[in-house]
Amino acid sequence: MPVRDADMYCDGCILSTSDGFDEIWTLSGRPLRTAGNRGASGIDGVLSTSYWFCSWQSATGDLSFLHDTNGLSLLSKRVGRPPVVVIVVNNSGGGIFSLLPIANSSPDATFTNYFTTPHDVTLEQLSLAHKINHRLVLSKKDLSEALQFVHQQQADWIIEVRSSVEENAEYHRYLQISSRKAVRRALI
Ligand SMILES: Cc1ncc(C[n+]2csc(CCOP(=O)(O)OP(=O)(O)O)c2C)c(N)n1
Ligand SMILES: [Mg+2]
Repeated sequence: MPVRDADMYCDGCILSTSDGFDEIWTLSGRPLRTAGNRGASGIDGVLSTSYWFCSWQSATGDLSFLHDTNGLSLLSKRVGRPPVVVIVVNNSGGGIFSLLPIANSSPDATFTNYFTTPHDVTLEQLSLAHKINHRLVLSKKDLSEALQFVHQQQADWIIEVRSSVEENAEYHRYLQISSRKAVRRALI
């Protein structure tokens, strides 16, 4: 979902470049070089394939991250490459399915077991198992401080952003209602 949110809600316009990257021109007028990435056939390999693009930082969901846990073992093998910062938005499952119509038409337990597929993997322990630094953040302010900190470190970092499937679905509903209202106001 992080890449879809950037695509849909970032506060600027997106221009494609010839080398496969996108430039997001933010309202402040600063271009951000970005790339959206998928694995071999979906969420598989997202982490490993992101290293190719990543000269600064990447963002991914927790299930996509966990699906490619072996990708963590590749990090230390990247001799002579710049350090990688991976932001994992951890809502303990696949939050994207809560935005689909199926979320309203299947029993809660069925939806949770077969779509959200929650997990209780501790990302901190997983990172430490691969000797990768880990930092948990709980707010936007924490995230901003954490990014400033890790980019001074010259080391690989996993930044885990704690999130929730329900709060995320609620916030998307709010964004959609607000967008509809703004469009209606603009058209009248
Ligand atoms: C190999 C593969 N298996 C299953 C899927 C179906 N799928 C699409 S999104 C998704 C969940 C993604 O969850 P997460 O990475 O945590 O992101 P979130 O939706 O929570 O932001 C799954 C299982 C897929 N795309 N590819
Ligand atoms: Mg998730």
